[in-house]
Amino acid sequence: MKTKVLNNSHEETRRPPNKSETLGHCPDTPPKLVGPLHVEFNSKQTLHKVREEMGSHLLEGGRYKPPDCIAQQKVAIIIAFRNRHEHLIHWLYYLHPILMRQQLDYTVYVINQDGEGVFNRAKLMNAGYVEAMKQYDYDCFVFSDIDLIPMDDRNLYRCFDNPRHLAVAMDKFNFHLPYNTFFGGVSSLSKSQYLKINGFPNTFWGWGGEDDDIYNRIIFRGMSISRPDLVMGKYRMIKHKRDLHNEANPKNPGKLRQTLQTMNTDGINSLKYTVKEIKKDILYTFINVDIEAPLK
Ligand code: UD2
Ligand code: MN
Repeated sequence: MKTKVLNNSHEETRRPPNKSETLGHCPDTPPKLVGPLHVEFNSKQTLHKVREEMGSHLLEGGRYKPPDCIAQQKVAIIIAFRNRHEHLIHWLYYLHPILMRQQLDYTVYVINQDGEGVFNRAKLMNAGYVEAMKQYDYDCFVFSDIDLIPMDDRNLYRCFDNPRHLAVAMDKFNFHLPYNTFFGGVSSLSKSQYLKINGFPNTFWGWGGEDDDIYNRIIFRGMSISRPDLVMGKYRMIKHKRDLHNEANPKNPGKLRQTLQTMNTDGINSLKYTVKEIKKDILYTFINVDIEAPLK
């Protein structure tokens, strides 16, 4: 800080300091966390009610900045989506308050797959990464299913020294990891971790395998997986059936033997899609993308 010679004839020397000069950095451990949370999906929420309840804390596009400190990380939350509106309402209802208590500078991106083609979760996540980076200088990306709600707000939606797997203890797997190398559900990668693995694969059409390919990429680039413990890492998944146009793809498991080769040419460096629409709701940014999906 420089010392200024006081001169009453210059108004600007007496202006109050602006916000960014006075705000300190947010602490490592957010002070308002409450720990275990009650999560259930019986209540009849509507998007309208959720907007009324939390809209006033948010900026257009589902964006938030802590009012009283400078967030440690700028986080884009990326959700691969199609035709799960009821799940989206639950997700927004539960996650916004948690993410606010975690004092993140964050935006929620719902990346909608346009059309009726075969679903592709990982390719949608890649498109979400690129679109988010066009809007703000994010340093961390949290990739989430729409149907997963954390049951403990100490499970921080930010990035760590290694790529992080957050959804370690889901109710549907009896609150345990289904297998050691599991990387599905919710994960976070810093910008540099994501770029180091060339992003996610674009070629896993339909259900299954893309999360294991991402796991392989991380290990092949010499990183390891960071995880919360089984208490903080509890999740509820909203019960659902397999969606139309997202059948298990029998070709996907075999592709996992090729990750070491394919990861160099299949990823963020080969991504092709077109944006059809961007809509900013107060609760989220909705981006409709055509990812050139095959019909079968
Ligand atoms: C598991 C993994 C998931 C992914 C998937 C295999 C869990 C909880 N999650 O999810 O991360 O690896 O297997 O591909 O184990 N979606 C839509 N509309 C659709 C289809 C999918 O929005 O029509 C999105 C949505 O965000 C959903 C996600 O894709 O949560 C994963 O699909 P899922 O929930 O049908 O698959 P699931 O629960 O077996
Ligand atoms: Mn699911």
